[in-house]
Amino acid sequence: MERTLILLKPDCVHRRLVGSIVHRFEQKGLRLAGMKLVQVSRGLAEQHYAVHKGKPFYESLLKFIVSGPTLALVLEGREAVAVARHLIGATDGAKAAPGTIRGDFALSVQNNLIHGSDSTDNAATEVALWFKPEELVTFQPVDSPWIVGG
Ligand code: IDP
Ligand code: MG
Repeated sequence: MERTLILLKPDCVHRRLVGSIVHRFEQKGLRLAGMKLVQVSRGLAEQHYAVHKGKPFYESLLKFIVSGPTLALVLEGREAVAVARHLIGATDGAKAAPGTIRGDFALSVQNNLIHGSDSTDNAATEVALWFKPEELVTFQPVDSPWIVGG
């Protein structure tokens, strides 16, 4: 079953939106495989956002990510990477479609509440960056046959 890495960024934790956002993923049928509250170090932020190094927003983004607590999650389920990206919505909160997390809760480009892996390859790399294997829990939700279907 596919896994994806989700980060609820410091704005999400400060704004007490963690419960509302985790609720959406649970409602969709994705399963929690890992969850922890992290005070992100500059080093971890640099590794996570390495692809954006050199871009005009890079320094500001790193400062934002280390500015407060981040809730890191691993979610698992059918097409978890794409499903989570659809639920999250476009990067710019002002342009994200209503009904998406950013569309409903964010107005900023940088402070857009949430990160979701953008490919299965990146998801595997990001899950390994943020979680030790023993921090991930495998179980079969009792309603799996209803959620996964035929
Ligand atoms: P994504 O989070 O939708 O995948 P990316 O392009 O990968 O978006 O950018 C990573 C993060 O960097 C965004 O979520 C946002 O916080 C920030 N960011 C992206 N573009 C800008 C920008 O133009 N100005 C300020 N911050 C940005
Ligand atoms: Mg991205």
